[in-house]
Amino acid sequence: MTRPLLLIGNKNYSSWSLRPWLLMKQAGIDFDERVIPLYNDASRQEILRHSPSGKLPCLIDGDLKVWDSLAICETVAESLPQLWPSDAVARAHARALSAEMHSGFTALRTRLPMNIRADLAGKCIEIDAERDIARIVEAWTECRSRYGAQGLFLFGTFGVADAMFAPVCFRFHIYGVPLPDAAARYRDTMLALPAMQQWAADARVEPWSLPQFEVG
Ligand SMILES: N[C@@H](CCC(=O)N[C@@H](CS)C(=O)NCC(=O)O)C(=O)O
Repeated sequence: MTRPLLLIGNKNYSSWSLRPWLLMKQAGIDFDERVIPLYNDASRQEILRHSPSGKLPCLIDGDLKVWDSLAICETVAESLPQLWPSDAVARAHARALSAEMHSGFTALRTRLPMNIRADLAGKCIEIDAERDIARIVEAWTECRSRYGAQGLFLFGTFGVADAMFAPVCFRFHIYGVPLPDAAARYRDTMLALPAMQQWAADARVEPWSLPQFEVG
């Protein structure tokens, strides 16, 4: 039996890749990973050999192939349903929030790209990104107030919604975004996960540097 293979982009920059990687680590899945360095001469052809969209991450498991972060998380959760809340109302909430993260927050993505090696605390944050940050703080605060009694994560125990927001936790740290207490505690809980620390340690020793993500 071959193990599932998760193809990912550079750990320093690839926020989309972090999401399913973290979910699979947290779920205790035994998988192989392979980094395909993004945005160099060979990478597009190499990614297209596996992922029809030309994007990473991409999960390959026997005949199964999934080339989108949220779709990978959904696929993983099919055999591990505890990665979504068991209560139907909470589950709908977690799905809506995960989808909002997947399709929204364009200003945050553009203005505050993930760059784990950087320390950009004090950088001026543009108003459109501030709006995204305010919405995330509101969403996290609501989750912590509704589900905080059930555990430390957005819906109690770690799940897909947490994996979807993991890159935001790195971004808030890198850019020194001030947060109210409940949101700061949640960010710190996420950053302290051994898998998050492993991802960051791997990112720091990667040899590639991509100027387009090096905002100053
Ligand atoms: N919606 C996709 C987005 C994936 C994505 O944009 N991946 C970037 C890396 S973070 C990529 O593969 N870029 C390579 C390219 O555009 O050539 C997902 O959720 O997986």
